[in-house]
Amino acid sequence: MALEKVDLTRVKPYGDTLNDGMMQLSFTLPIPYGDEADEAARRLARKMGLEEPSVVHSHDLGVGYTFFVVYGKCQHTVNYEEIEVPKVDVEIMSKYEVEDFIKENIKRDVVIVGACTGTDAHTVGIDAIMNMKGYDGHYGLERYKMVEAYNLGSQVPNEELVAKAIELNADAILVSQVVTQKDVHIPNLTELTELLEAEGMRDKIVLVCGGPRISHELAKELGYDAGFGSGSFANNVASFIVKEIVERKLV
Ligand code: B12
Repeated sequence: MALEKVDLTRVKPYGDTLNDGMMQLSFTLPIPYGDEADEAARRLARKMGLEEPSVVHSHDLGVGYTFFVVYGKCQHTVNYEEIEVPKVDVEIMSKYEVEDFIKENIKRDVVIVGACTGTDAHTVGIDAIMNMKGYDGHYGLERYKMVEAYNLGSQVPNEELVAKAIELNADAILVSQVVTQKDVHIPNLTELTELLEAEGMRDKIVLVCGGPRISHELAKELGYDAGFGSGSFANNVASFIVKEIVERKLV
């Protein structure tokens, strides 16, 4: 049986048959669990453009809050062909290729300082990139030959990170920001670039941020050289750093 051709200019969700629009979403409302709550969730889903919404699951969260899973038919489409997402423009090398690249082109150890900064206590993301054992089968930067990696941990004040980068004469700074509630990451990331500018270091360092809600586009807007989101690995960021060092003649 030939597959029906997808119109990429009018893409919509798929459940049982192509373009049936079926989708599922989950949310919480600040109302007590019960039939009225389910009806409120259905009405809200209709307002969001879902036809024939059904509450397939609702759960009493206590203290007057209810969690819902709603299934319904989405009426909207999206033009996939016009989408362009800014991405870090670098050919990704393996750990071993990065090591060879450093040996041949930089000819000295590359110093990288990383931290999860501000009030953010999530260490797992920066550890995934920096720690020896790495993440999902990709060794972290501490394991790379000719890379000196310093992971300062979490809740590191920007001033402390800059002071460490100066002390170690770092080539690159890595910042992790996982909490983005109330856009708390924006002033925190901005403060770091301002401190680096004030120290006259911004042009001499490769500045990278990352986290599940960090895009390359946002990173560039905030004055960073690159931003890495979910599913990043040490060799992605290492490839970027070493090539940037050579391109910007920071060797
Ligand atoms: C574990 C966890 C915690 C642990 C953290 C323990 C620790 N030592 O890290 C604890 C329990 C302490 C915690 C606390 C809180 N948490 Co929490 N936490 C999580 C959880 C479940 C997993 C995060 C994680 O470890 N992911 C795995 C790593 C590997 O993924 P990652 O961080 O995305 O990292 C990858 C990429 O993003 C990227 N990356 C990340 N950083 C960097 C940096 C660079 C330089 C590069 C290149 C790449 C990079 O590479 C990594 C590997 O691919 C998430 C929910 C979730 N499922 O994501 C919530 C979550 C992040 N937490 C959340 C919240 C709200 C909190 C609290 C505020 C809760 C509270 N009210 O107290 C506190 C905040 C404490 C604080 N001061 O920061 C929210 C954040 C919402 C938001 N939009 O900001 C989440 C999303 C849960 C939710 N859905 O509400 N949390």
